[in-house]
Amino acid sequence: MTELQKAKQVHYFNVLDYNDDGVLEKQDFVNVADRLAELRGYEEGSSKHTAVRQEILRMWTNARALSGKEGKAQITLEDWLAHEQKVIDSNVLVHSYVQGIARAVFDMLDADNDGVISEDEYLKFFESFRGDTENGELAFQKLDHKDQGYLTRKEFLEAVTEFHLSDDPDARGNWLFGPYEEELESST
Ligand SMILES: [Ca+2]
Ligand SMILES: [Ca+2]
Repeated sequence: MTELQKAKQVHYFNVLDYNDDGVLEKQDFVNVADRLAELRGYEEGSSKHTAVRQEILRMWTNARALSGKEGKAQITLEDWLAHEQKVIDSNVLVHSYVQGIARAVFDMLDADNDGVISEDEYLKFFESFRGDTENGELAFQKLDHKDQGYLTRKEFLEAVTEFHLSDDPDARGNWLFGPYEEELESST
């Protein structure tokens, strides 16, 4: 894994660690799901709220399965990076895992089901991970390189693949979860 790839993964881990205690646990994902439901105005206990929670918890299940921590209550940064190394090393995983998850995440982001992710849909998702609006807008600008105001499914899948695999500092997919350069500086 290169320094750039590692910086993106450290950033991603920190984004997912909702309560900032240095480990990923089920509660981090529950908190993200509840925040997303709240931002979208879904009522507590409604079917839409339950669906969002199930989708976000799938990310938790997948992360544990692939880092060999099935049944464990916590994932450390070390586990996370070992899991990502497997993804980078394996073309099979890239297709089944990255693309599989990306499709599910796309459907979750596309709240109004019109087949594209609008800036508003992206920002609500970004903010559910405690991201601030300014960084979210910057990230969306990078991802929406044709300046259309939305992301197609194809563009989103490409961005997710770049986020995981690319070692190009200019790859737009690097921005999927916002600015990541801080981790790059601190890791060198
Ligand atoms: Ca945590
Ligand atoms: Ca949409």
